[in-house]
Amino acid sequence: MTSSDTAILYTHPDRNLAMELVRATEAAAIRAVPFIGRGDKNAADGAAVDAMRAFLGTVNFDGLIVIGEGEKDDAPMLYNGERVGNGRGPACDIAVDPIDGTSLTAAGRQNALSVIAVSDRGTMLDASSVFYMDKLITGGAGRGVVSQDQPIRDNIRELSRATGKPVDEMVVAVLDRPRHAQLIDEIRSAGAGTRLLLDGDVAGGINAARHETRIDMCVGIGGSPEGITTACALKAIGGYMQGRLAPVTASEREKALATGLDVDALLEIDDMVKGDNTFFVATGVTDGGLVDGVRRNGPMIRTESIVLRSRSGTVRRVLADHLAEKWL
Ligand code: VTB
Repeated sequence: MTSSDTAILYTHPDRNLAMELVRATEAAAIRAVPFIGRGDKNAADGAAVDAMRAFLGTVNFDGLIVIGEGEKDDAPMLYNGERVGNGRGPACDIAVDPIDGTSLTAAGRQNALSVIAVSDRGTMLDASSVFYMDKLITGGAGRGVVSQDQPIRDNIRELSRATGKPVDEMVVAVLDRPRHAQLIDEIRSAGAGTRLLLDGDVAGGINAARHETRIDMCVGIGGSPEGITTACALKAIGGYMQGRLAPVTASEREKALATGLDVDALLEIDDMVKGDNTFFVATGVTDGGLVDGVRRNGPMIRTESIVLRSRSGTVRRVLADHLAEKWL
């Protein structure tokens, strides 16, 4: 093989990468299990972070964490800028969320996931200086139809028109936060129903873009890391998304501007992650609408994951049984 062949091979994450990465989300989910419903979200997160990092170290890729557990000073592991993988494969950007829904996990509630998203090196937006993003997510039918520049009432009406689903059957997912009180009122007065999320708007966003769910749209302000991660997933399932960074304070805004981020721009999926070579993997920690959580079947531990690959436009569900004694 010539060096240019090698270059081509390694320019893009290869197709096996996602199946390797799923081991890391499986490990994180399994390690979080002893902490489900035990009230300590930091302990749950710590266990998941350790497990994910250990598995990532064995994977054939050269990963640069663009979205991680935070800045190096606060996060000893999986921090933004950390290199992960064994360095011997495709050069990638990576977003990790060892548990999306640490509070859900600690409380023993549904919808906690372990998540990794990957794209070619240099293609993932580093929005780490702004914590929140205002999001609008639909299936592909929303493209050219919905926009954050128009009121939610219009978005609901137009999406209803585009999909042929009556407004009064439409369901809009929103994080259940005081900041969304008015948005929730507007959705209901437009004639649609809400699905209020306690946490976990990655799963909420993906479910809005999938056909086989009740959710038609996911809106509102959630984490910006979760926004970018969701964008990676939507590329594989043809979903539509817009986002606008939502700095809370003037100093956060200043900091973002200083890093070159346009905080007022309406971001399309391609602004959040460029190119058509993204992977998204998620394993259920607790049961949810996207995947089931970890469960014990006698001597085995069962995990359910989804593996999304944008280049091929595939969604795979991976059920794995792991011999429990190996994990003790
Ligand atoms: C959401 C949710 C996450 O952060 O993005 C949320 O998906 C936004 O922040 O699971 P607030 O909780 O401050 O509203 C999480 O809850 C935690 O990362």
